[in-house]
Formats: sequence, C-alpha cells, structure tokens
Amino acid sequence: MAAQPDYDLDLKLAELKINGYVTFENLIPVETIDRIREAFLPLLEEVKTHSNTQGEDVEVRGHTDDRLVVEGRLQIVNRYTMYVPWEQPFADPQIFENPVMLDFLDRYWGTSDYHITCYHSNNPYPGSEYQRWHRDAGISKLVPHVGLEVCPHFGIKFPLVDTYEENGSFEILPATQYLADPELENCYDEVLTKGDFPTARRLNLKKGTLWVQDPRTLHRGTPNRADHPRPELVICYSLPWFAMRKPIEMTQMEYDKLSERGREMLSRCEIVE
Ligand SMILES: O=C(O)CCC(=O)C(=O)O
Ligand SMILES: [Fe+2]
Repeated sequence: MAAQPDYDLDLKLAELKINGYVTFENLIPVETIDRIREAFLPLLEEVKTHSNTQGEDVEVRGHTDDRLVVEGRLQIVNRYTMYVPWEQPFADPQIFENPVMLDFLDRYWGTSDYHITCYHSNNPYPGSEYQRWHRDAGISKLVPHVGLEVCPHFGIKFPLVDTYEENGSFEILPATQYLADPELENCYDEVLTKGDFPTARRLNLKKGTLWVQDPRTLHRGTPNRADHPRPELVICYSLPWFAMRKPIEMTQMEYDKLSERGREMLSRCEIVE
C-alpha cells in the first residue's frame, strides 16, 4: 500500500471525543474508490429498480437492510440503503484493515478486541429530501440520563464521490453524542428545525476520505439536487458486547483471503455458499 499520510492521532482522538465524528482526508487512494464505485453503482441500480413504494425491504443478493430501507422508503423519496456484499472489490483490506484506522480504534478503545459487524451503504439519489434529524443508535435509551464516555460502536464511512451541498452531503450537529435526555429523544427533528442551532455543519468530503461517525451524534441526510447519486459505504466496528442483529456473510474463498487480524475482526461472520 502507498505511504499513508501522517496524522496526529491524539488530536484526531480529541476531535472524535469532542465533536462526535472525525475525518481522515486522503487516506484511501482515489483509484480504489473509483474501482469500488464502478462495481457498486450497478448493484445499487438493482435495488432501485426492485424497490417498491410501500417501504418494504428489498432483497438483493440476499442482503437487506431492515431498518434504514424502511425508514428511507417511507419518509423520503429517492434514498436507498443497501448491504454491501463482502466480496471483491468492496472487501478491500486497504479500507477495512487500514493501519491508520486500526491504530486509531485501538487507541480509542484501548484494545484491539473489536469486531467488524456490518457493511452497508447510504445512497441519496437526485430528488431525495431531508431526513429527519436523528441518531443511529438508541444508546441513550439504554441508559437514560447517562451519555456514555466510550462509544461501543462506530461507522467508518467513505463516500464514493466527492460530496458537497448540491449532491446531498451529510449534515451533522457536532458534540451532541453525549446528549441523553429521554424527553428530547423523540423530538429532535421538531426542535432542530424550529430552533437556532448555528453549529450544524455539512460534511463536504473529498473522495479518499475515511471518517468515523459516532452513531449517537445528531445528523440527517440532505436533498440531492445534482444529476448523480451520492453513494457512501459504511463499515461498522463494535466492541464484543455490542451485538448486531445479522452477521456479515462471506464465502469460504473470501474468508481465506483474510489476514490474521482480518479473521479476528470477522470471527463472527457467517460462511455461506
Ligand atoms: O448518508 C446520509 O446522507 C445520511 C444517512 C443516514 O443518516 C441514515 O440513513 O441513517
Ligand atoms: Fe443516520
């Protein structure tokens, strides 16, 4: 792999802890991202073609998303989610075993004992609208009034195109990850769209950026008014106690390609035919 840019990981850790997300620009070669996008868009088109307007899940190659598809289809038009198959070119060790990212997560959690627990994607197409302001994990519901200092689960995300306001870049309200007020939990959208929250910002990202999302930090998808979809892939990393509903599936052939560290991180995968 090409030399990795030099990051001040202590500073990046502080950014994640304070802001509830952190970006690593130029971490992945643009050619790798382009290769993934070329293979990904036809799969996404399959999801789009087979999606129905009832908000039901779409089965594509055995991969469905039980929450986000339903949410996206019911509330918002032209926004698709899809599990990403654990196969080439998507399962790229330059990304899921990126040494900078693993070093970063090792430091954050103080252990290398964590798992890759899902691989999915968020894809607003032209015509998509604002999502409701939300968080992706009901952690504050598990522990009302307590904002956990250490988040047990992160999405490591990378856009397959440059993102900007016109093509629906991700919007985030930094530093909300510790908010744990059960009364606010069900009305973030009402509150945030009415009140004055000047710190909201758009994550306009260059291809090759890998970024870490604390799923508790408030955020929303935004309208894509460009002429192309804005795909973004997400690999989830979780501490061992944080269970996901469905394991990652892969063939024995893909499993055999994994490094020792890869096998440790994917020890909960399911081998399929
Ligand atoms: O990728 C986006 O634009 C936002 C997607 C999102 O936050 C979600 O579907 O939970
Ligand atoms: Fe979300």
